[in-house]
Amino acid sequence: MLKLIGVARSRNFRCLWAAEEAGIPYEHVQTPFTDIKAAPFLALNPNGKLPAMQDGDLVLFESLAINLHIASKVGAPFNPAGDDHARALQWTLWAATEAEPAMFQWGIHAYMRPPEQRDAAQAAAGKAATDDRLAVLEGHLAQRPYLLGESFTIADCNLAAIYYGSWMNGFEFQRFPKVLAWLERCFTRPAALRARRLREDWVGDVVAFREALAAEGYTEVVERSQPAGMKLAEHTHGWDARGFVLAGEFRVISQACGDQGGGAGAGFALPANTPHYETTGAAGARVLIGRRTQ
Ligand SMILES: N[C@@H](CCC(=O)N[C@@H](CS)C(=O)NCC(=O)O)C(=O)O
Repeated sequence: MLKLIGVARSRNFRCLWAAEEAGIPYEHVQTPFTDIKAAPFLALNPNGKLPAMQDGDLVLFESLAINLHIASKVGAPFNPAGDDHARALQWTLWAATEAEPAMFQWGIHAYMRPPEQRDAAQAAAGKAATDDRLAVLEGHLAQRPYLLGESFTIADCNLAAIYYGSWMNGFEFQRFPKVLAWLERCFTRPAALRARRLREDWVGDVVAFREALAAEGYTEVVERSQPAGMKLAEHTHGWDARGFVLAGEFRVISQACGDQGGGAGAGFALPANTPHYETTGAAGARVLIGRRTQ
């Protein structure tokens, strides 16, 4: 059976997601970071980096190459043929050579390193470089819901996966609404939620929270990172909205009523008329927001 080697809190997440989308049997070998410079793992990936893959006699490194191999096991639409296959390779190489280096430069200086080791100028340069790429993507997605048209394919999996960490950690995608909507479509697919559950303790609740919001008429539901001090109104634009905290410290301040007390962790319900609420916890929060659309 195909083995995907590495903890889910690494680029192996991409491969777990691809395997879930393909619907193929696989084994998740949860090799931790502490083992990747030792001989047994180096025999699989001499770079000493996660992930690695083993499929019979075939051993691969490079997460996006592993994903192309996973896709090759199934047919269209996930693994398109002909010209669309060439387009999937184009977007995969664009993901690796254009999207990821720019986004990584932002990520490493925005949330990955400890605060005292971050360089604001590097983060700004990474954001500017990423915005250039997102402008290209915004134009492409203006006419189609997915990169190759009407269907989710390996191209979407490979490119969206690059943006997963930044989507989770507060990158400002709002200037690129088509990209943001596409990311949300990708990351809330059942297969993506199954893969996310392997690395996010709380993600199992997302499904139930989404259903609860929809049942109350809050049918347009989005997930957002909310840095400390940011008002929920910046996500909801004054719509009738309510939500749930998914993760993080969350303290709620109402301009009308003052300090309303705090809540932390998955399941803390944000009342209706959330525009008055803001986070004050230093780490910010991850929230699920439902907006009434009728
Ligand atoms: N281009 C490689 C990058 C692999 C990579 O950098 N993996 C990280 C984890 S996501 C790692 O193992 N870093 C440990 C190290 O560099 O020592 C891929 O996509 O597979």
